[in-house]
Amino acid sequence: MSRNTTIVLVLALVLIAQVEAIKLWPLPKQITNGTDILPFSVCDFNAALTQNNLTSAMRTKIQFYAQKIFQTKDSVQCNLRASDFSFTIKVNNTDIKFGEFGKDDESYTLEATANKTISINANTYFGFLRALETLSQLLRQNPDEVSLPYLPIQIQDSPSYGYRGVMIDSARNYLKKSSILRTIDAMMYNKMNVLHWHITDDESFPIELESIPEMSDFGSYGARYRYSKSDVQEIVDYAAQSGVRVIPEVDSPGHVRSWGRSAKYSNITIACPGGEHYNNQLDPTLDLTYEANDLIFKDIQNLFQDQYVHMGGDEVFGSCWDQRPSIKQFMAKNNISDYNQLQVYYRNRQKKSIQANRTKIYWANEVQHIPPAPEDIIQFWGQSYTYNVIQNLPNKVILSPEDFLYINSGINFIWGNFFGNFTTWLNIYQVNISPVEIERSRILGAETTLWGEVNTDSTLDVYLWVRSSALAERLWTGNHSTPSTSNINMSDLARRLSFMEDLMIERGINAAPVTNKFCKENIG
Ligand code: CP6
Repeated sequence: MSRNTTIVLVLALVLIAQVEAIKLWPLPKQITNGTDILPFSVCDFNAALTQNNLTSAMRTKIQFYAQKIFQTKDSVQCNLRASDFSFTIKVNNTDIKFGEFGKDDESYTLEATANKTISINANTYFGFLRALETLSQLLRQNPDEVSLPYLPIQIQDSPSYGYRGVMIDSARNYLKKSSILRTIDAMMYNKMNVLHWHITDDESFPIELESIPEMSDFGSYGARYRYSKSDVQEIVDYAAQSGVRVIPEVDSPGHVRSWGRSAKYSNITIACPGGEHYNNQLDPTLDLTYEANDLIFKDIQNLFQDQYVHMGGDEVFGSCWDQRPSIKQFMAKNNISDYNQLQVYYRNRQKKSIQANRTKIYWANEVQHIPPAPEDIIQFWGQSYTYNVIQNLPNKVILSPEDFLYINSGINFIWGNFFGNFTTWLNIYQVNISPVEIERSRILGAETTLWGEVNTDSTLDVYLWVRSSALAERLWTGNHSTPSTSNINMSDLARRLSFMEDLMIERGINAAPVTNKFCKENIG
């Protein structure tokens, strides 16, 4: 090879390396950038700490990212070596306070120049967090050495949907506190903002409640499998500082076998026919049922200050209530015509256990028969082709269509069967988040649901990620149409999602692979 040819080849390679498109996940709304690169050290990153007047939560998160990006806990060395970067952070309101779904301002701008300036501007703490994540991803574009690339760069960004959720289930299998905290980290990396915690179910009641200790004393899998008050507080506080709100769910009147394990409350649950399924239902005619609700939600609402509370309400069967003749007598006496009306009766009486300033969320497939109040939020969990059942309702909607967003689907072994087809990250990326049946203004967002029948601490990360990342980008960018493989840039998508996979792995999330290494190295 001649010397000239070598020079041309090297130049071409440098050019190719420089023009490679930026890898960010989820993709920001607007990016303009150049091609300059500056070396960037942990001390340059720490300029953010020395040059700004920050709250302790903001400092904690900057230090958290410093550790994740630079893989070092050593910030002391930076006292000796000042940075010549100007790193400005301006946040109008640094309070950590969640409002109504969709009303929190998570917008931010991030600018960096080749003159060694970085600036982050946000209206809220949440916008600051989103900016920090974007910056951390930029700094990771070349994993071998940390640099600040694509200068000058200007990013303007905000989410399209206010509800970008993940559901975990701690009842079928207990999930350790550390697993839940790790999930919150991963959600922050993906700019997701709602952790829906399906705490209890038929199989166990793993949360300690001072007002009604019988529930976890008898309903949990054992003393090691319970969340204490301080565990819950730690999870909720850590989540808030990570821009994630925690919505608790104590499911009823179905899925309540674990409520009836103590002698005192043994009569409030009824075993459903086909007992091998272990599903039980509350007896809605007993005062003790409502006493239990009162005590449970008194503590739940103390532990979880969020204005939203998930009431469950899925899979309620008349055949279950049929087991008890006293229920039929009660219905006759109170003019309750059928079991749908009995469920309405239960909901109306149960609502008295919920503070007036809270908004209730219900699983809603049975809405045709059990209409929720207009102010209730419904979480749709049926097949996506049955959206017509929630058409023309006033309620706001969270989408979790079973055929797309049940990420346990195809893996889940319940009742002697595997359910559904395995949902891939591409299936999830193709979910229709704006179905014609539901006006855009009613759609708050969507949620991947990880039912726990076949999920433990060992599989949690693999099942959640990278597939929830696919939903995170759709909800962030707000691309309304269902992308088909012909109108999405598959190589860019796979390349950026692989980047996100690597990033999560490096940060301690045991994410599942997008594809094989050979393919990753040969795309884009
Ligand atoms: N548990 C509870 C579940 C499911 C639901 N509720 C479920 C139903 C069907 C499939 C997967 C999960 N395991 N409490 C329905 C919302 Cl395919």
